[in-house]
Amino acid sequence: MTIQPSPPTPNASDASANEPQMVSPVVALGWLHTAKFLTTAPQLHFLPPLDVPEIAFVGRSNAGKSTCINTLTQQKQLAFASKKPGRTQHINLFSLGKQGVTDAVLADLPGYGYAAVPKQDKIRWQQVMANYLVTRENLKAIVLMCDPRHGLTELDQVLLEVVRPRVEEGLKFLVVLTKADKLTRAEQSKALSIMQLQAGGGEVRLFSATKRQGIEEVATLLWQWAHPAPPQEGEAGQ
Ligand SMILES: Nc1nc2c(ncn2[C@@H]2O[C@H](COP(=O)(O)OP(=O)(O)OP(=O)(O)O)[C@@H](O)[C@H]2O)c(=O)[nH]1
Ligand SMILES: [Mg+2]
Repeated sequence: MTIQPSPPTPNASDASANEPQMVSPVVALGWLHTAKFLTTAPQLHFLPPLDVPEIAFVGRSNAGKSTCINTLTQQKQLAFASKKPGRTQHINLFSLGKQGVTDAVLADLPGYGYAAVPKQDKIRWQQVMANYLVTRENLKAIVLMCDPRHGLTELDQVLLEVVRPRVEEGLKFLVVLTKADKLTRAEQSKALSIMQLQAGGGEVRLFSATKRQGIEEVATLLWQWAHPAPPQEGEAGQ
C-alpha cells in the first residue's frame, strides 16, 4: 500500500493558503467511503509513524465516536459501535484515499469517563490519550464528540487544555454535538450557541447518525482539513 499526502489540487491556484478548498459533499463522502481498517494499537508507540494527515475522534465513552465514523464512511461495521460503553479499547486507524493511495487517516480512540472502568485503567488510558494528542506528529485535526444533553464533561475540559497549545499552532478542532435527534429544534440551536462560546474558536456542528443530520457538513470539513489549499506563489516558506 502506498501512503502519501495528496498533491496540491491543480485548479486551486486562486485559493489562498488560509481559505479552505471548495468541495462538493458528494466528493467528500466518496472520499470517506474509501475508508479501510489500517491497524490497531493499545498504546501510542505501537502506532506506525505516518506522514499523511490524521484526524482523531475523541470524547467520553458512549458519545457516539464509532457510530459517527461508520456513518461518515457509509460502512456499517468499520468501527465497533456498541450500546455497552467502553467498546473501543484500542486506537484504531482507518486509511482513506482513492485508487489505493492513502492520503489521510481517521483514528477512533477509546472513550473516557466510563464509571465502571477500574481507576488504574482510567488513569492509564488518560495518559495514553494525552500522550497521543500532544506528540502524534501527523495529527492534523481533532473531532471532539459531545452529547449536548451532558455538555462538556470535566475530562472534555482537561482534553481541551491538553490540546490548546497545538490548536494555537494550527491543529484543527471540531466539536460534534452528537445524538441531536434526542433534542428539539430549539434545544439544538441553544446547544449550538453554547458550544460555540465554549469551543474556543473551533468549529461546532450538530450531528445525528439516526436522522442523518450534519453528515455532509462534517464530511466536507474533514475533506478540507485533509486537503489544504497549496500556498500561493510567493507564500512558500512564510
Ligand atoms: N439516538 C442516537 N444514538 C446514537 C447516535 N450515535 C450513536 N448512538 C448510540 O450511542 C451508543 C454508543 O455509540 P458508540 O458509537 O459505540 O459510542 P463510542 O463513543 O464509540 O463509545 P466507546 O467506544 O465506548 O467510547 C450506541 O448505542 C449507538 O447506537 C445518534 O446519532 N443518535
Ligand atoms: Mg467506540
